Amino acid sequence: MKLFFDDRQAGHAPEKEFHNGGWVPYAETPARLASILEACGGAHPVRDFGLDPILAVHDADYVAFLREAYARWQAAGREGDAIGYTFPVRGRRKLPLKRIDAALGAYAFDAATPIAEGTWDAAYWSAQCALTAFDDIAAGARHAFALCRPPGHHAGRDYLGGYCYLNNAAIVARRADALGLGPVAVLDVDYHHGNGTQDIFLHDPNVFFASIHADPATDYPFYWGHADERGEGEGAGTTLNLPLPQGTGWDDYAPALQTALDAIVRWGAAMLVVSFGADTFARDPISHFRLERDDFARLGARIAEPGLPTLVVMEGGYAVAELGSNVVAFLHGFG
Ligand code: Q9C
Ligand code: ZN
Repeated sequence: MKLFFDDRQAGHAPEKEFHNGGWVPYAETPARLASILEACGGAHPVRDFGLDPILAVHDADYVAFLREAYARWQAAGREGDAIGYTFPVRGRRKLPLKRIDAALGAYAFDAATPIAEGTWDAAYWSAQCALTAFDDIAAGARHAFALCRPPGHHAGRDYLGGYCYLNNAAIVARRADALGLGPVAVLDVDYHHGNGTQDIFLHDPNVFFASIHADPATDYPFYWGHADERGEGEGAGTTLNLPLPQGTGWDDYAPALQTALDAIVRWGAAMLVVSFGADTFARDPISHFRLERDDFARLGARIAEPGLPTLVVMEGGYAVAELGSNVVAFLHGFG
């Protein structure tokens, strides 16, 4: 499977995140890329598809905020990475607020996702990486792997969070649908629920979203991913959430995966976008499932079974030393 990646994705390196009441080193590091690239060998270059495919998913005011946030933070005299501290729980009206601090809260749902100097460029090229991989499939390839970083599945149309700024999987799913390659299904197998992707397609009957993740009763992002979230309005029935308890290993993971794949096939998907997180690994430092390296090969093989054109987009995975071999196992299993 061809792997796509651009060096500019490495220029995003926040120092720390707020976690369980204190500052801890940022888990989503550029070293993750090095681990995967080393294990996979080389990468194919990324091309620039511009802002339009991004603006087909994200609001223009949110994109403008992302581009300008770090400069506004510096202009306000701040040091280090930009991060919010006030969040609009009572509603998310677009208010004419002037402070960068207000914008950082209004466009975020957590304090784990700072904006550093290189964040916009890295997020932009991460999205272009997904778009380039998609273009390979649009040109006839059966599958492609976008080594996206920063990841995307927690980002909504106008919010960041969970180390995510632009929703790479949603951007390619929307483009595939617009170019007539659909019906498109997104299968999210990151440890955490893909709340941003779910929100983006919640009302959309043309994109099916299925996610297998840690039960939000115990795990981030808490407020999304519960089994009773099934899509709304015209999109009723096109969202499928399969939360699993902490400690889940392959034996209990596999039936949920089969449920998701059966639903995707039954719905009539013609193309698959996989949000692939390797943070389901047994020794992931921030997660609590028990998949081993060989299970990632099984995961890849199962996902390949329906035979759909498949674009794999990288999401999480924080056991840096083992990340590359886990990704390779998944890709080899896929075939
Ligand atoms: N105190 C991805 O895997 N940190 N994002 C949770 C809360 C955020 C993970 C800690 C985890 C986000 C793409
Ligand atoms: Zn994750």
